[in-house]
Amino acid sequence: MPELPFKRISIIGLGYIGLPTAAMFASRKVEVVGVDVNQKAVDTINRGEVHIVEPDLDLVVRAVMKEGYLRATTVPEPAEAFLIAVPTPFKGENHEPDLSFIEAAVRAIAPVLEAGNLVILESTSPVGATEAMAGWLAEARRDLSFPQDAGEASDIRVAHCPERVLPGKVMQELITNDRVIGGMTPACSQAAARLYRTFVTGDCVVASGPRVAEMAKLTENSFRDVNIAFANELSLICDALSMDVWELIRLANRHPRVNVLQPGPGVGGHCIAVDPWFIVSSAPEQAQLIRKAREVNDGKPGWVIKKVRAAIGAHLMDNPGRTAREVTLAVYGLAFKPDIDDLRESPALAIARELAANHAGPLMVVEPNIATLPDGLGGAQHVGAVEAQEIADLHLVLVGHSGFRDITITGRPVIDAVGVIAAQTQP
Ligand code: SAJ
Repeated sequence: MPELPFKRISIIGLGYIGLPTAAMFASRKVEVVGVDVNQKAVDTINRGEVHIVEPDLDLVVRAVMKEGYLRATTVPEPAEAFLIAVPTPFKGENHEPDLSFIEAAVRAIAPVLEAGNLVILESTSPVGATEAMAGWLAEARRDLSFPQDAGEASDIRVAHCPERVLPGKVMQELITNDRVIGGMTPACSQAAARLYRTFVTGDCVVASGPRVAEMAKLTENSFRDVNIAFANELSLICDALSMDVWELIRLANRHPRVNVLQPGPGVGGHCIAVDPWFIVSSAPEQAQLIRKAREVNDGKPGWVIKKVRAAIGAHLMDNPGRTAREVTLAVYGLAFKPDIDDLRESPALAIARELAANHAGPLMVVEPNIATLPDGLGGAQHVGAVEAQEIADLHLVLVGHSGFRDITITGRPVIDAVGVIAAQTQP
């Protein structure tokens, strides 16, 4: 007998993943109820607007709101499937995962659960989180059966299907990326795969269970973190050996099986700088390289700041009689990566704040992707690249925004953490 299509689904958490996912289901003419604790975000969405920046998201949200397929609320309602897309940060010095948002979301939907429902955890989570989630649900609804006790015959189906989309390309990657589906039983996986096939054209790959699906997502981001750490370590080595790291990487990448990533001022965003710690906290003895990679990447902003201090010192030596108060610094880029306006966990922003706090002279900030400077930058001036190029004594390039490719600075020191200036001299 063919399974009936999902008529109404609910997405819990309307942030960078939840809202695009809700919009995507709604665009396939499925009724979607989005739930968020943030009343302001709920109101914004209900007006057909968006509270986050992601290419094309506003267009889709406006269209599905107009057609009546999406609505947002702060109070969960019954649905056939629930997708949990809430943050999973870490807490404390040991970077222990904080599952409190997942627990709160689960406790909020528990009262409206009905037999036959599917609950999917999409949030990037440490190994064991999906089972913990199923445990909280079972605790709250003793009248229903769950896969950990009832197996294939459970009333409620539970799966982990980690989100894997790249900020900036979310609307495209949601459709085309393969999905890893980690159901607690084969029936749970089948139900989840059926749900995602509503809009996913990539493969829905069924894992042997939720734990390996959780680990797969953590592995993807740790793989990238370790590879970026390799590039960042090379940048330190090249500096010590007075060598151009960009030329070095370009040459090494001519090997058919080598693809070194790009060094930068550190790793930002709240995925790659967080997720590897979930592996470290699960297996601290074994996860040596993964921990070291985090430390190398986290150490990079401090190293860039030291370089700036040394450059200011050298500039003062070359210009006797001048003081640091008279040295104008220009910082190019605040976002956590190129061509976005997202400042979350941005190493560039952290560096700019440190300079704003401790450099005695004027600070100019060039960030074409934002309208106003964020807090914590003291009296820094938000200027265009041309003005900064003309006026500043020392130039610090922190983000490879495409507009920065035209920067030309002659006769004044440049610290280029992302290879923008090097790119101009490439053969
Ligand atoms: N970075 C470098 N050098 C590089 C590449 C990146 O320094 O060669 C830096 C970036 O500047 C940025 C940070 O790393 O500060 C992370 O940027 P990113 O583009 O690598 O990744 P995110 O955080 O935007 O998205 C990642 C993606 N994961 C992978 O590519 C394995 C995305 O697919 C995930 O869905 C997302 O994390 C997530 O939500 O987990």
